[in-house]
Amino acid sequence: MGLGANLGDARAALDEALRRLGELPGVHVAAVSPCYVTEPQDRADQPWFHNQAAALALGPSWTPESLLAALQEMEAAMGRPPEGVRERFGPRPIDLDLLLFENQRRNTPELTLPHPRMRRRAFVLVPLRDIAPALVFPDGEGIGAALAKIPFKIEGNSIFQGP
Ligand code: PH2
Ligand code: MG
Ligand code: MG
Repeated sequence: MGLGANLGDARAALDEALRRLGELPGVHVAAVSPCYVTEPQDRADQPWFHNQAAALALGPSWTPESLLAALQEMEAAMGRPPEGVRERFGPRPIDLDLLLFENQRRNTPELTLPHPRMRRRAFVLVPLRDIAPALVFPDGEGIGAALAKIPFKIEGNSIFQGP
């Protein structure tokens, strides 16, 4: 999954979200990437984000839908206004995105899997590659090949990729 924040103490919000994730029943946070400071995409007029990726080991009762619901509940508990009230692609105190769930695909109004925009976003792919360098998407493309297609620059823990 992908974590992001660009309002308030973003770094602390990511730590808090990871702590809360580990407290969900049947969820083990198996791997966590370094935290990157990333240029805002889709909308330039907002603060830079902190972004991170995490791999979850899930008990058998979890589904993509139940995990999505848990992530949305957690976003709300951490102060994120509900959909409809907030601005699309705008600043947020926490954003918890379900990127992939094994090799499953979904195309429903509530959930698209793999995440529909992840492959054009260096702020998602770079931390994901840190924790899963051998990752292959359901269509057979590897994460390295996906990253090679997009323009970005890494300097230290900063990721530049224009809006
Ligand atoms: N999230 C967005 C829009 N733009 N830019 C960066 N750098 N990081 C994000 O997490 C991000 C974004 C909408 O989800
Ligand atoms: Mg989101
Ligand atoms: Mg997002």
